[in-house]
Amino acid sequence: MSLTQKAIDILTKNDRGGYTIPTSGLYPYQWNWDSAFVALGIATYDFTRAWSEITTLIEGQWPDGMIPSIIFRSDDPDYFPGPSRWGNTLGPIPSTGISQPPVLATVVRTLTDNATAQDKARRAEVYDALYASHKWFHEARTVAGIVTTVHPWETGRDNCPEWNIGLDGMTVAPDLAPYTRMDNKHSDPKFRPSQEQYDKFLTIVQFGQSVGWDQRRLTDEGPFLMADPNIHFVLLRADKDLRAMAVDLGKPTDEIDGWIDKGEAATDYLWNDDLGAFTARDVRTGQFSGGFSNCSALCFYADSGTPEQRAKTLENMERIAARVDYMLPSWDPDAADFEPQRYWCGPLWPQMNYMTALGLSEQGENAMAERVRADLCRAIEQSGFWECFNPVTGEGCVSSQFSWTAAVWLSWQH
Ligand code: 9YW
Repeated sequence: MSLTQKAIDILTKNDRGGYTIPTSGLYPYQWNWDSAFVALGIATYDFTRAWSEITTLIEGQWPDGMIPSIIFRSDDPDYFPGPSRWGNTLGPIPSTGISQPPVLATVVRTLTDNATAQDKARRAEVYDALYASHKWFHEARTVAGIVTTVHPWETGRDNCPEWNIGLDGMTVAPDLAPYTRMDNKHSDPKFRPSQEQYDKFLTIVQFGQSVGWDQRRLTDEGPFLMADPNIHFVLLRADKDLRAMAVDLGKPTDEIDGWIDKGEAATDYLWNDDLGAFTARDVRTGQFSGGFSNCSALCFYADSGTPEQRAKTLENMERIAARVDYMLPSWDPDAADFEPQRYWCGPLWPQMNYMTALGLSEQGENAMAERVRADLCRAIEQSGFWECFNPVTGEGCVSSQFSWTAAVWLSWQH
């Protein structure tokens, strides 16, 4: 069977009727940015079904505009932390109380870019929801002009060592309710976040519940507050895509222009001059993390950063390309805590390679774009459609039969 057919079979198997789960067992719900990438893959063979991936995700949007990271349409005892642990969240469907990198507007623009009447109608159908979700980031999560994050899970890069500076600054709640992890039952603990990290992740969830999921209070008073290059660059790109759709639909652009100006100014805030790279930063202390991650090069995807910053970013990529066989590792092989098989401490992640390669090629950096694209394809050909891959050996990590890996593969075959 061809890999393309295998990819379609994985997406079909993970279909739960209108939306797709990332993989059965470990992740049995609809995840925010997973669904956006999945839509790109399904659109290569069934546009109507791809579109429902987007509309079902929007069904979970909160009245304040936030699209949550996970939508719980059931309570699966095999997953923790599920709806009961997140408590009384504020959306129309039980969900988490945090968001995820907002790739959705970019995906919608990509899928409706043929200037047909139907494309325009589809843009009109979801525009207000997308607009509200961006406004939420620019209001509920913004501190002094910087879009922040309150939880490593919100960044989509759960246990990346970038978060250690923020996590080191917090303590586990003394009254943290007891719990049993389920992730380690579905995959080898050597791939997964540590126990101390998990306790801190749940401490933030408990704080969110204690303020009734008031997002402004979670940002201002919560135990963790960092700026993430992933959310920053993904949102900046998505704001530009939202603006293009606003023009197409004859909507006003003034507020979006303000967000874009604010975003361009904030790019500099994330520039770690010692490393010559965009890295995460603790917003309360100003401290930078100490390594190049797989969102550091998303400046190309967002078409942001100065020529010097871009040149140094490419230099870092060349350095890393000489250290691993499969670009792009999620954490710097020359930094402390690099572990090539542990989740966001080293493995290559398909959706990050997708965005990085796209940005590099859009900005004319074709050789590095091709390396980032071809290395993921090689890892898939060697090992299959895993959640992520060891960047040294190309072996698959965590879960096989993974939806966004199949989707990225399909989107690249067209
Ligand atoms: C978790 C579903 C999600 C992704 C995240 C990834 C992981 C969930 O899986 O988080 O329980 O740790 O880090 O980016 O959306 O695929």
